Amino acid sequence: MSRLIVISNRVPSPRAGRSAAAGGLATALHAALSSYNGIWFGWSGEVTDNSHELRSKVHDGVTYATMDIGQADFEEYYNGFANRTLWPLFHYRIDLAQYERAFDQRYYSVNQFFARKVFPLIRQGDLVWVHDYHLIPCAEQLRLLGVRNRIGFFLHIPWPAREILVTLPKHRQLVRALFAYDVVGFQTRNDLQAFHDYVINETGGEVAPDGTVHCFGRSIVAEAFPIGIDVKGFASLPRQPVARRHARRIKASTLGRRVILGVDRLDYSKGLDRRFLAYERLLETHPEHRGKVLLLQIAATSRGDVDEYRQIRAELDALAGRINGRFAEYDQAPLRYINRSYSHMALAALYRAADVAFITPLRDGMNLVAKEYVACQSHHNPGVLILSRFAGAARELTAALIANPYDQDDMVEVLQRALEMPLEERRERWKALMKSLRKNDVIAWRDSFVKALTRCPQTGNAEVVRPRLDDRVTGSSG
Ligand code: ADQ
Repeated sequence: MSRLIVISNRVPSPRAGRSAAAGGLATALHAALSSYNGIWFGWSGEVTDNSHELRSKVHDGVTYATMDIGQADFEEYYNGFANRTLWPLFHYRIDLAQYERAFDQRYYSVNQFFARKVFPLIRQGDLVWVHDYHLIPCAEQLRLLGVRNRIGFFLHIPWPAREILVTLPKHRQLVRALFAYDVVGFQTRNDLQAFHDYVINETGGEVAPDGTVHCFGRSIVAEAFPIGIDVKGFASLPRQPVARRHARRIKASTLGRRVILGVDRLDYSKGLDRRFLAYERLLETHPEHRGKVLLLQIAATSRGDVDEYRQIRAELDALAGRINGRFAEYDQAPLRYINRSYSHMALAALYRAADVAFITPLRDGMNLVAKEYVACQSHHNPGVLILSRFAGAARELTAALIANPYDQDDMVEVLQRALEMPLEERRERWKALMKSLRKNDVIAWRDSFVKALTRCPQTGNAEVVRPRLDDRVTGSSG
């Protein structure tokens, strides 16, 4: 079997495993790499201007190779181009996207730095799998160093509609970088179609009937590979003694109320403000629920250095305070809002305890929380999944109650329907949801991507067009 080399922006600690906190990428890749004699390469999470030496640790047959990045890289590449430019843009928030040439240049120079650092680890026959929007130009830089291995790319976030993408200065340069890969994977067919639309209408490229995309003098395989979870692993968690202890604490604290649960990273794309407002409206218009329901929202703080994240946090603090001020009694509050992350064991207990999962992102590549919630339900008495139509997961989990987070009346109606749903309907829907979860679990996701990469013609894109002079970057971050 070929070795697998995974390259991602962040590499979690080898021991993080199941207790890994926020971050869908980490969770999914941990499961994916364990059966390969693989290498996981990327940033350690440390910022230092002294040394950018590569450190490696072997754990469970997987080599974790990491290096630090410098302060300017952190500001301009990570907080800058990745999280201030690409993240909002790819989540349809052109109003929040900030573009600075310094961010852009740093993005390319850090990608060059990643490529140079990982280059000595790559052997003939290795499959290289690059992850997410931070590293789109990584393959182009590897090709310039002479790497002829098969290289795949998977985008965890949505691929935006063409009219959104073209607001990015040098969007063409970014898209062209994707053509240094052999296989490019998206979460859903929607994302794939948006990519095709760009290629056909902005560049004059072509999509062949077999799905091969021809553009910039290159051919790549582009497909949708919807990411899944470790279904069996999650389903077994609520029975573990630690999860049972959490379950007892949760039960004692909810005072017999029905629990509506939200679990997210604290991010404006997750639609938490609209979720809080819909819940407030439910309490306003359906007084029979007051004192009978609890919205338990776990929102682990993320990217606290970026202004927009501080702002959404302040807005949510104010909203949560207002809702509790309006509807709390001296012995109970209708909203419990928590800014921390929990282990998967604690999350599993929360998922099992929740009558309703209220997962309403404004835009989400997939959303693994929705899948984890379903996997953790009991077949006797499953809860109800409410899922935004703008989460990639809604394409597969069609037996969920699908909501439009931009329509407050719809959100209230769907909540009401979830709270009233008879047991038989809950069971029917849950069975259908589990069926789709099992079909597309994390192993199926990994295998289908690796298969596509193994099948594509070797060195197909090795003689990649060299970046034009004005696209080149000088100096490395190291
Ligand atoms: P995220 O935006 O991080 O991932 P999501 O898919 O929901 O979103 O994954 C979150 C993961 O982190 C889950 O495994 C969940 O258990 C965990 N998590 C979330 N909030 C948590 C909290 N408060 N405490 C503890 N754990 C928490 C990106 C994309 C998604 C895509 C994934 C995987 O934005 O659309 O589904 O990658 O491809």
